[in-house]
Amino acid sequence: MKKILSFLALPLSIFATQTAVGQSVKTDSFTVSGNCGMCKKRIEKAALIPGVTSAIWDVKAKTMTVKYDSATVKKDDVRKKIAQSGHDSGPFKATDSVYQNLPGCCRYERN
Ligand SMILES: [Cu+2]
Repeated sequence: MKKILSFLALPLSIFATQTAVGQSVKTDSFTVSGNCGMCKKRIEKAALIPGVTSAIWDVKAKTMTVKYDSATVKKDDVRKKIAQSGHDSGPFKATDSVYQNLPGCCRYERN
């Protein structure tokens, strides 16, 4: 009897874990300033903080799409990280010194 119970409990616990994760996974898109393929690498690397499972920046559209676990990380945390890497994202701005340290081709126009 004991064996049968543990046999039943295992698949159930796996199912419960998957459901919990599935509910907190969010996808969001937002604008990130940048120019080129080097920017893309830098921006996507900066966005991949713990809790972020996917980060793809579209060079032409200047749009970042992230998938993340909303239980561990917030969208604004990701945007702040990207800004720290030198790329403005809406209200989150890179500091002037970080921006000035970007390679010439990466210094996008700021408004
Ligand atoms: Cu660049």
